Amino acid sequence: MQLTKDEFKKKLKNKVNIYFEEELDEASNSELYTALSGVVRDGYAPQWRRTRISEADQGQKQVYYFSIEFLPGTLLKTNLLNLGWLDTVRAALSDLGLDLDKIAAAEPDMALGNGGLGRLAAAFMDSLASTGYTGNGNGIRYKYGLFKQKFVNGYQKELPNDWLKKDDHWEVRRESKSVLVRFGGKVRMVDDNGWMTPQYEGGDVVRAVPYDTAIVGYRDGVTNTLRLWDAEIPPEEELSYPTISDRRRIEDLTSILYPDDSNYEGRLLRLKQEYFFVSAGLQSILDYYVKKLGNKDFTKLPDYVAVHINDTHPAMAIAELMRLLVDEHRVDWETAWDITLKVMSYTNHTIMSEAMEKWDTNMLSQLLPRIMQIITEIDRRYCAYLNGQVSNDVIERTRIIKNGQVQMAHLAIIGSHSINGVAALHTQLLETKVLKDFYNLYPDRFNNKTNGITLRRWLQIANPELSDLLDQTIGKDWRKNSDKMLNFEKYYNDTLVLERINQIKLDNKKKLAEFIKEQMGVEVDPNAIFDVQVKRLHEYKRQTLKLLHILKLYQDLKAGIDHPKRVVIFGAKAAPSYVFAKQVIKVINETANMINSDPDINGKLKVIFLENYDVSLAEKIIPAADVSEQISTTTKEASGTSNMKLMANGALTVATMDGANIEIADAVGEDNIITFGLNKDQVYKYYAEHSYHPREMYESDPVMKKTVDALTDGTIPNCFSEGQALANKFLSDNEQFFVLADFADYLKAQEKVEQEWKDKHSWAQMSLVNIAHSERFDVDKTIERYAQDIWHLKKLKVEKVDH
Ligand code: H2P
Repeated sequence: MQLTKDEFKKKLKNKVNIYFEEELDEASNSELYTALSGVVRDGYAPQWRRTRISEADQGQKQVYYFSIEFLPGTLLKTNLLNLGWLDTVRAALSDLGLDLDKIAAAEPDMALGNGGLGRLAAAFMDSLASTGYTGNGNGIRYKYGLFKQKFVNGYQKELPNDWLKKDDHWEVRRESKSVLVRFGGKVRMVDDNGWMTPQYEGGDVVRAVPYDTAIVGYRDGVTNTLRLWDAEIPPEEELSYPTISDRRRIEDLTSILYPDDSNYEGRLLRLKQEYFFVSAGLQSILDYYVKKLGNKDFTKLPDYVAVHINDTHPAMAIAELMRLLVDEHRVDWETAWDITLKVMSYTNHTIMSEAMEKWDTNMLSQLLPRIMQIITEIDRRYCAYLNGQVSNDVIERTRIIKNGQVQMAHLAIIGSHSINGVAALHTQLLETKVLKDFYNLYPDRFNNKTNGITLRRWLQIANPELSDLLDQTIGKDWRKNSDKMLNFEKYYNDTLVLERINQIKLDNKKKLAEFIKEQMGVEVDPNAIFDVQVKRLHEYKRQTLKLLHILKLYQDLKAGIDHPKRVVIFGAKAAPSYVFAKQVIKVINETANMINSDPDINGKLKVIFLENYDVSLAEKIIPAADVSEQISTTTKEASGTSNMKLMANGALTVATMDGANIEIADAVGEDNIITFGLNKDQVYKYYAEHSYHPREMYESDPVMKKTVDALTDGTIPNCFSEGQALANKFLSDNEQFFVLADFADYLKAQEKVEQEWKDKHSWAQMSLVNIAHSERFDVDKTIERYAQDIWHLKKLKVEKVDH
């Protein structure tokens, strides 16, 4: 039964009356949001329950996606869309003189992640439910999500993101499913009836309490669970923590996402967080297996459970599952190891060494003494097994414990049956360079799974006008079956459709222009090229290259050389301890001030750095982009996903041949993307031969020299030391990201953008091709591949329930 407008109005009115003792016309948007989310919760509650019952009845294999980050953004519209209620609710609210968008804006953004990795985890949740698989998320309920970014005098300031202040309307506290997690103290192995059993002494025992959020599948009746763990003092231990600061020591465990790990305290907290959610998650999985499914034979565990390790952060799951099986359930080591290997799989998301975690053995021994013993035993057996089969060098390079550190990537690889990269080039680099030794040892474990995006969110929710155009041209099936989007190419020569594409883009740009005016007080012309770079701030992503292009345009305009009007839009957060990235922000902000207020420029160029980039902001920017900047140093961006979102919204990509850009180029063809820059062999040659000498390039290229000099010659006010830091870096032989090597070619690529922009008809044709081919990056396709190749899942049969 579908919801009618009248039924919905009745339900909403009822909720407003009950919750707030008010009538609809008295309620604020925030109150309306609370009431509306109540209606939605009632809507999916029966199918959430039904899914859980079906899972237990059918004993279907389930995947548990372990991730230290989940970045779902807001959920109201997604839930409405997936329930099939979005249009009805929008129309009913409008009958009542209310605006869904304004009400939805009251929802805090659930920003429990840094960037692509956390967003991908959230996309996978939506997709698992939407493709009919039973998949659950397992993570941390950070009290404060990723920091809220503010700019003060052009500098990034980090404020706590208090997203739970007004309560999260979607989560359900499941106290009955709490488990205990132990830290510190000492462990002694004692013989208990012939089984060596740990005896613990001292340390802290923390209560892990799960908060479950429903993940509603797209119109298929499946509703899965995202389980996030909170740390509390166990009620029976309250006397051991008498002071506020004692309590805080425990509760702070789940306070913030990615504490500053530039110091020992930060690293220790991070390590604690990792073990905390891994242990809690695995305990609850085994409890379910034993109690709910009534299983005692753990050799069958891999038929029911797949655990996915998202980057190295949850890699301790391998040692923890061994601990639970061997110590708690008395499974012998070899059998437990066989089970663990079959259950675990691992995704690597980056080749940047900073993200391949390593933990000091001392730290691990103190915090998790039993886990350290188990890791030591895994390492010992690994070395013993390979001894004589491969050279000692290979063993030394690949073992888990080296130089007083535990290599988490090695643990993840040795203990998983599947290891995947996130785009074809990235996987190839893992196999041939970064993890080459492991690839030689376990070629069958390696596979590629190119990332994907939630087209439901990035088209249906963020760009309803474009979605309507697709409906009107190719029919509505694309909403469920993205293959159909390819039919959009049939309209390549249809002038009316091409004009509609341009008009929709212009409408989206007008909306963004209003938002920019509201937020920053800066006017931008919606007819200008909207040139967008949105992603974490990192040297390898090269916001710096964009900055140099901006400076070059500025100098041209000052010298009377004309360019089409352009608005460059950035969204990016820098990690709090990443000094250089913060200097880049300062220089961009000062450059923006200078250009935006220069009467000579007269609005021909505007630079907009929007504060606090998150999923909600992305939903505003991406549909309004003409140009998508994907300009990482080739080999460094594992995949990228903003490239896919921008393409789906019809932006033209300017790209290095890196990560998934290569696959985008392959999908749209060379006429519908602009590529530039070093190729991977040139990049590796520089590294191998130490032959990168950017100062020579700078001395011999007057345009480059003049542009780089703008950073240091006082052109840009208020950022002398930061400008100097950037210039010094660019000119150093040790600059790893080859900004100047790609500079000239990048300028050419941007000239091409200007050329293309002149012809609105062919620009719309390129847009159309990009939109049509974004089907290739539909996350549902990615999830089908994970489900088939790695997790071996079957689709759940759930009866649809009436709402
Ligand atoms: C990372 C990689 C991206 C990749 C994403 C998801 C770590 O995200 O760098 O290339 O697309 O994981 O696999 P990000 O840089 O956005 O934090």
